[in-house]
Amino acid sequence: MNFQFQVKVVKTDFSGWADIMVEVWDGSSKIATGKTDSNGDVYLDLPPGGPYEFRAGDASTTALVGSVPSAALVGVILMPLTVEYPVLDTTAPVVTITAPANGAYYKPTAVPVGAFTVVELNPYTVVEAGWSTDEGVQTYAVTATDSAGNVGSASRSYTVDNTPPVVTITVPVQGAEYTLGQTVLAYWTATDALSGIASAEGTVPSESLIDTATVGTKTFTVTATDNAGNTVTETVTYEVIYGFSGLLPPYLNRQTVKIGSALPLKWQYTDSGGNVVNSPSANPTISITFGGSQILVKYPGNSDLRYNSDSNMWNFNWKTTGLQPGIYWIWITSAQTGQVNGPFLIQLR
Ligand SMILES: [Ca+2]
Ligand SMILES: [Ca+2]
Repeated sequence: MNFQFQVKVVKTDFSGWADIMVEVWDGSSKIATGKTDSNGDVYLDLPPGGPYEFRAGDASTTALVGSVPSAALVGVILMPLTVEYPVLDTTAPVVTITAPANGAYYKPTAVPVGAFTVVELNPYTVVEAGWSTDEGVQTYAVTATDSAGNVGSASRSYTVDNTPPVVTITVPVQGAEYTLGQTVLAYWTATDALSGIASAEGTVPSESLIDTATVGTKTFTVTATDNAGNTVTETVTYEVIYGFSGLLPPYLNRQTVKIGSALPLKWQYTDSGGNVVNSPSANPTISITFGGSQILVKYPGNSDLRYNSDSNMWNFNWKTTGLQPGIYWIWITSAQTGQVNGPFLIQLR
């Protein structure tokens, strides 16, 4: 009468149960073969006899895992076996890179350390390559090789950018003088070769009107940031000055004046359209040269130099008493804007 033999396979590796065969040997004869069920059990009907040896393994190779003497073979026998043998592994490790981010832009100091996960049941080794903080496109690759030689890999490319954008301000021109109220359109560009422009902001957008509404020194700034976070700010300054349409009558260019007479020098400041504007803040000084030497300087506040707020006119009454005959050059300088208007020529005789 046969007896039932249950082999309980306790696996110590990652193999699938269905692949484990249990063989029963009586000396040099294999008398039974069974395969594990989904619980890892093998049930065998064996004839009386023995002692038996139990071998376990996959279909191609088995190893001795236990034996029972003849005396034990009575009734239902439960025999736990520990099965340990190499199993064919055809599954490659699954590598997932978690940093750096694919397609990201980084400053060199911001490149995250390479990070990854590997899903693999077998022991495995890992090789990392390509991680770099050098400028340019970098490709970080991770390769995992399991103990059966299966290779899994992943890679990510990112861009290292340590170069700020290039901002070019074409208008306003550095140091340029524009006339009060003049229509001037800004023109500027911001470019970035490595990671591209993330934001660019000017005092006004390119092709928009710059500020010429008041006289004085103006600052025009453009700040640009690239996609890696590099920032640059470029600044130009320009001057907004008064329009000036010359000395007004009774002055005539190169007119001849008799020494000893007084000559009124009158002028108004204007905008770019020639419209007279308020200019009490212009703070002009008047200087007159003769033969290259300065002979006269009059500052605002001097009683000879007055501003009429009704006509918006400046007036200097030049007294020529005691001067030598010849050609005199007249210059008018605004302390407010720095602009110098002149020379206006007078001949004394
Ligand atoms: Ca594997
Ligand atoms: Ca850049």
